[in-house]
Order: sequence, then structure tokens, then C-alpha cells
Amino acid sequence: GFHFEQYTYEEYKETADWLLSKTELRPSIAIICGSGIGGLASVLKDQVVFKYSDIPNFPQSTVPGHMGRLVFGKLNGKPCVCMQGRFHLYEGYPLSKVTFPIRVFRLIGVETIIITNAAGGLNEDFKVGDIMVIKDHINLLGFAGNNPLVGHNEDRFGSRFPCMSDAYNRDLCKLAHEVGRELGFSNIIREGVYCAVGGPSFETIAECRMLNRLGADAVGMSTVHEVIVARHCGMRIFALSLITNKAVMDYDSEERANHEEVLLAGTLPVLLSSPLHPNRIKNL
Ligand code: 6GU
Repeated sequence: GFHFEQYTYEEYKETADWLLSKTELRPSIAIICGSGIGGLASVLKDQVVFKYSDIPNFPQSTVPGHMGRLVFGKLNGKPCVCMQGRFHLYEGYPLSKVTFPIRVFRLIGVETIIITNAAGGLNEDFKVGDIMVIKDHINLLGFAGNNPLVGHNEDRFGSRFPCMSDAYNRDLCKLAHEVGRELGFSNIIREGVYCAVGGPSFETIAECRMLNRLGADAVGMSTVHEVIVARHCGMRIFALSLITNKAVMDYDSEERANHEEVLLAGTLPVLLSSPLHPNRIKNL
């Protein structure tokens, strides 16, 4: 047999059916809120909320800044489901658990997934508070065999060897730039490549320099596993990184990455809607 945990199709189905029995809402869109970005769910109307601990088969979230709730509701009248808190490899979960909700979403009818994260900026042009539209990723963990699709392939979800060159939907990326322009956020909307590392320790200076040279614009500890599983089962994917800190790439720098600044930056896009926010004034 296999040397790691995998769910059966029936387990995903049991969770999906349980959720469908508890709400009338039939979302075609799922949203995953990254560190410090959980407040996003509060904009949903007509909420139906489930604690992860109440949902059959659902893993539990253990990270401060991740709330551990699944929120169903309407955004502009459109039914959505929102994960307030996600699961990470560094919490000790196998990637099958990290990505469990994605396949549940597929079985409740989700076709488009919006994935957000907090990330360190490697691109020298990026500033704290910038929002990077993810156009591609580098799955560093996957290179070493830690891919969420390792193991038995469930054909009912997708094929053994799924293509990833079109993982991030180009039309949705374009739309994000258009909407960003309309909202007057052009100065903070970036685009780039997200690199996933295992964490939980932040990168050394040498590691940041290496990732930058490899073509990564931002680095974080999530997202790519979710993207791979979502793409495998045919979802349309849109993903954003909130640049919460600048990766330290200089031995003379006094800056030190820490979780508090990561959480703090989650409030930046809200503040940014204020014309008085320093980032806006600076970029005017
Ligand atoms: Cl600098 N590194 C990683 N791996 N994840 C982060 C980060 C840095 N900043 C926010 N999340």
C-alpha cells in the first residue's frame, strides 16, 4: 500500500453532501483567504457559517491569523464559499489534508477558485502593500517529490499527468488589471511568479537571493498545492499575493521577517481605500 494518508472519493463526497444538506446556497466560486486576509469573508451577505471542527472529515487550522471557518454567502448576489483559514504543510499536515477542501468545493459545484496569500516580495520593484496577480508558480516542494497529486490518481477528479502551463487563467488576470485600474489601484497591482517553500522558518538571505535569480517575484508557504489540485479537477484559477514584507536580500539590512508584520499588512488594502494612506500618497 501507500506510505502516506490519502482520502477516498467517498470521504470527499460525504463532506460535500453534508455541506449541501446544511445550506441552500450553491456556490460556483470559492475563495481562500490568506494570512491576515480572513476579514474578506465579512463582506458576504446572507452568511451560513461552519466551523472546521463541525464539518465531517475537515482538518483543523492551527495558525494565529487563520480563523478556521467555512463561510457560505452572497457577493453581489452571487453565491460564494469562503475559507477563513487554510492548511499548511508546516502545520504537519500531509498535502492530501492541505488540499482536502479543494476537492470538496469541486463536488459542491465550484468552477472558479480565487486563492489569496501573504507573501514576501523578492522583486526589487515591489513594495509592502502591493497586490501581485499570480501569473505562474515555482513549486519548489514539488521538485523534491512533495506534490499533492503523488499517490493513487482519482480519475473522477482528473488525469494522472495534468498540464500546469495554463494553471492561472489569463482572462481572469486581465480582468484583475482592468478592475484594479477602475478602482484607482494601478500603482499597487503587480504581476509575477510565486514560489512556494515549506516553511515555517523564513528564508535566509542566500535563499532569497537564489529564489530571486530563479525568476520568483514573491515567496510564501501555500497556494501552489491548492492550485495543482484545483487545476487537476478542472477549475478556473485566479490567485493573488499580498506583499506583506520585503524578503531580505542584503547582509547590511536591519529588516527581519516576522509573522506580526505579515498579519499587519493584511489590513493594508483596506487602508488603501483611504486617499490618506502613505502608500497611495507616495505613489500618486
Ligand atoms: Cl519572506 N517568506 C515566506 N516563505 N513566506 C512569507 C514571507 C516570506 N512573507 C510572508 N509570507
